[in-house]
Amino acid sequence: MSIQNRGSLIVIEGLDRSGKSTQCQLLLEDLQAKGKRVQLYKFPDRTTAIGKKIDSYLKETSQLSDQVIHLLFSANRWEVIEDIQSKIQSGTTCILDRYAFSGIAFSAAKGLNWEWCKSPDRGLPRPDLVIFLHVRPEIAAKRGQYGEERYEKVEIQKKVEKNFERIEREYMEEGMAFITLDASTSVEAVHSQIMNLVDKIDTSKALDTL
Ligand code: DGP
Repeated sequence: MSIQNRGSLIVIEGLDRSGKSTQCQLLLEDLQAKGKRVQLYKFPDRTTAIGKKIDSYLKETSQLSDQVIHLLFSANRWEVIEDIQSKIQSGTTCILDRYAFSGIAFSAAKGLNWEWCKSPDRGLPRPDLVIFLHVRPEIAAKRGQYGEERYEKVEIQKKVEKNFERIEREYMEEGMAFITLDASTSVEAVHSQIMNLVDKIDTSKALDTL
């Protein structure tokens, strides 16, 4: 299949309870309604053996060192990536609910070295578009179910927020379309901004790597 026919790779990132999953679902449905082939992937994928370990770490029923959990999150992306790459090559648009950027933002918030955090994900496909849904941590904390998992604490989320600002700067300098949207507005307003950005994706070039 020619490169022109590949699908696009879209990543939605955000702090916990920023409305990511809702926006991923709306994007999926909107693109499907337009007749596109599209598939949604959620990271971490808690259904695999590695994902189950991550799930129990997040629910605080198991403890792992910061380094080990970082590598497991990355391995959880690597174990699904072949499937994603083949979908893209066959013309399916892939929407990822979180990706390697969460890995850097959350692990660096615990004090791990920035470049070390980036390294296990190097070589993964570079998205066509990354959208970071920004909600102030204090606002996100008031949303339903907040506080159930390990990282859902305002002090941690504030560090993660700062790290995403740095991630945006660094990747934009590399030419990546990394766009922050204010996600404290209505669900519909955020969705329509996302659709505008998705419509501008140019799939005429092959995907690069991180
Ligand atoms: P979610 O299922 O989207 O609520 O994400 C689960 C939690 O795990 C959330 O607090 C963010 C965090 N997280 C996601 N990806 C990574 C990662 O690669 N590394 C680390 N350390 N944390 C991550």
